[in-house]
Amino acid sequence: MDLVGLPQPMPQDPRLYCILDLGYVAEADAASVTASLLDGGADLLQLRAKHSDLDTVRRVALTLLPLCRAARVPFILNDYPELAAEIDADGVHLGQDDGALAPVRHVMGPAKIIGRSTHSLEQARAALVEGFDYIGFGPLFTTPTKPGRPAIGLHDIAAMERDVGHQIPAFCIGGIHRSNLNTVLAAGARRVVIVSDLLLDPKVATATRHARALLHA
Ligand code: TZP
Ligand code: MG
Repeated sequence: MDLVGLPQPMPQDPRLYCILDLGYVAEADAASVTASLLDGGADLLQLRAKHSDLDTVRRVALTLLPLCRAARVPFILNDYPELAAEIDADGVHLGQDDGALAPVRHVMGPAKIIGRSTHSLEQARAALVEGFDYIGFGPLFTTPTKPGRPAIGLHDIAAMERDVGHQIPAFCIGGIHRSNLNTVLAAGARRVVIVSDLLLDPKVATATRHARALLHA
């Protein structure tokens, strides 16, 4: 049976969430870099395009979606729930300022993956109670990928994993590199988002494979 093209649910034990961020990757390279992230073992793939117009976001999303489907990896769109529903993306990612879950669930339908950025233990607990399917938790460190957002450090990771991460996937994010990944894991993290460390590496697939190996060690 040919499963290519089928919507993808949240994987069983996702460890590495990768983001194709158009702040780092030119539109012309979006497909090849995404293919490298998938080849390297990304468990989820998000398109993040904070400075692009909607037509560009749609065009790039429609290019990446079939690559993710072929790799059986959920394709998540940052922002734009209506567009995510229109193109049958597997999910959408919402920040703290992107409103409540319920109306987005209504737009997307019950089977889709909806995630929330959280910046504190309190926000992480609230996202679980509200019914989000996963959270991002950070930024652990300051990062040029999200300028102006203060670091939350490592001290609440263990409590967040205990209270939230045992019930929905919780991805630590923000300034995580292969070089500090073991420190983040030692603080209690099990799942991470890594953006610039992978996208800025000249060998994206190799870098992604390395990050994945560290997460599974
Ligand atoms: N949300 C919190 S930190 C962050 C986002 C989108 C950026 C993470 O990127 P990087 O390059 O891995 O620090
Ligand atoms: Mg947003």
